[in-house]
Amino acid sequence: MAELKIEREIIQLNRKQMWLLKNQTEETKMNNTIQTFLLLHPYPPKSKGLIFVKGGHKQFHRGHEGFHYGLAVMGSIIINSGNSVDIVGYSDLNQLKFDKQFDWIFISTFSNQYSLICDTLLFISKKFPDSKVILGGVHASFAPETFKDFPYYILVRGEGEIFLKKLIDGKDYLQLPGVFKKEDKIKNEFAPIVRDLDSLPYAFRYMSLEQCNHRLDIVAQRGCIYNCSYCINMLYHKAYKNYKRSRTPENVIKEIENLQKGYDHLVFVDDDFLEDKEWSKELLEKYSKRCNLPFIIKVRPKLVNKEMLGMLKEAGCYRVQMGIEHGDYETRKKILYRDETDEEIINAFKLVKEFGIQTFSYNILGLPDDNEESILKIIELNRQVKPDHIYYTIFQPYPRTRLGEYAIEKGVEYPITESYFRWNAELRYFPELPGISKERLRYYFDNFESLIRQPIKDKYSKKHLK
Ligand code: B12
Ligand code: SF4
Repeated sequence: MAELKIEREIIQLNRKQMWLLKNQTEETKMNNTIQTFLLLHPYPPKSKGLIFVKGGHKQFHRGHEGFHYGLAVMGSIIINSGNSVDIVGYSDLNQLKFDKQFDWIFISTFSNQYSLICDTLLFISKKFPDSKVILGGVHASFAPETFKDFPYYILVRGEGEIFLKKLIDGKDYLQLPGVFKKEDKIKNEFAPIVRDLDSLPYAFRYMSLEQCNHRLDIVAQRGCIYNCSYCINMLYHKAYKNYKRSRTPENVIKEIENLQKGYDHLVFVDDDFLEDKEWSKELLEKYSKRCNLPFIIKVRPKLVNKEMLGMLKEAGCYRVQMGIEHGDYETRKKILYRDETDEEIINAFKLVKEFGIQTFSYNILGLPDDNEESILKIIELNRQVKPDHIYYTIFQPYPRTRLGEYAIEKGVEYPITESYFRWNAELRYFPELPGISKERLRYYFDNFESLIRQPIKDKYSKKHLK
């Protein structure tokens, strides 16, 4: 009974928020007052993990919020329009303590944060009953139906900047492209993407140097031309034509030049830094002359070559992060839609090392068809390339991706859970796969790095195959 009462109360509050949303246009026009925005990005709680760093395991904390570039650009748009904004990353609702109310609350969504986002919506209904709430980001864009228990909220599918500008201008929000609202059966087309990325303001640096560990995150390009079956880019390609876009190298360098003081390293979080060779060359030439932060890039192994590595080294690149993802070529090609051969991967890691740059491998364990043998192949390929850093996660299928659908076809259950991000944490979900039990998968996950690093004579000892 008590629960039912609370639910009714929440529904009333949600209705109030919708009423406010519907009347926002007229209200703003009439009052012409400053609007206050709260942009939220939930992230999973911090957890202790282990990473192998040159010759030994090192304790570290995972789950730092990361700088949210998308919200930060929207933050700049809000500030430039004369309105006010707070951007907050949180993993616990108790962190959302404010002594003021907001006109607008935007929540950015990743799939792994689904449960925290649902809790947030209930929390906001009570704490910020007068705010108008909008959900956006990757999960809201591609799996809006998962918010069916919150029919009063609106979602925005696609990029946020053009939608936001129109909202600030006082346009009728329900008519805007991007809007998805179950209760009113509104399913507008995806919000348009910004074609000229240089036309956007630089991201609002809302985190202190300490909060971001003196790490400067830069998004120089958006999207990726490839179509790996587990990645969000394949969905963006379906939603938009020519989704991949780049800022001009000059625009990127100017941003870094003005910001670099106080940071100790930089990460180009772009999906594939070397994909457009001419663009990368121009950027690296300018970076060498005008920027001084050591930096990290991510790239497909097949795009690595001597010419680019020479330029990267010269510009200050100290780590190249590359996806191995799986140890079996046929699985990479047919299941992951990645066509690099073992040889190409091995050569890429070798070449990067020859230039005195650290290597880093990305790996996925627990694909629907995985078994002991296939997992040992991932370990074997990593043993051959000896990455300086190893990153590995249990596969989690994202809604609508090809591999997500394949997992459903195979009848393998992988719930969306915030525990996804918790390395070695009890809450991490291990699926029961047809080819390998939960316990064995957990064993390989827990021992992944040491199996890669152990001396060759112990390889595949009975202990590991038990
Ligand atoms: C940089 C990055 C990170 C950084 C920073 C994350 C952050 N806070 O943004 C770090 C390293 C911390 C990170 C961590 C993880 N990441 Co990550 N990351 C990325 C990456 C490469 C780029 C993100 C980016 O800056 N894009 C450019 C900006 C402009 O776009 P945007 O952030 O999406 O925001 C725009 C729109 O989405 C929209 N929008 C966003 N929020 C809102 C809200 C409202 C209300 C509106 C209207 C619009 C809107 O408008 C923005 C401006 O256009 C993406 C890949 C990608 N192509 O996006 C993966 C990606 C987002 N990451 C992903 C994953 C899986 C993770 C991890 C779970 C990985 C792991 N296993 O450890 C963790 C989870 C972290 C967490 N907080 O929960 C997945 C998410 C898939 C999904 N369905 O959720 C992606 C899509 C990559 C993939 N595999 O497909 N990541
Ligand atoms: S190369 Fe990387 S970013 Fe590009 S589609 Fe594949 S996994 Fe996604």
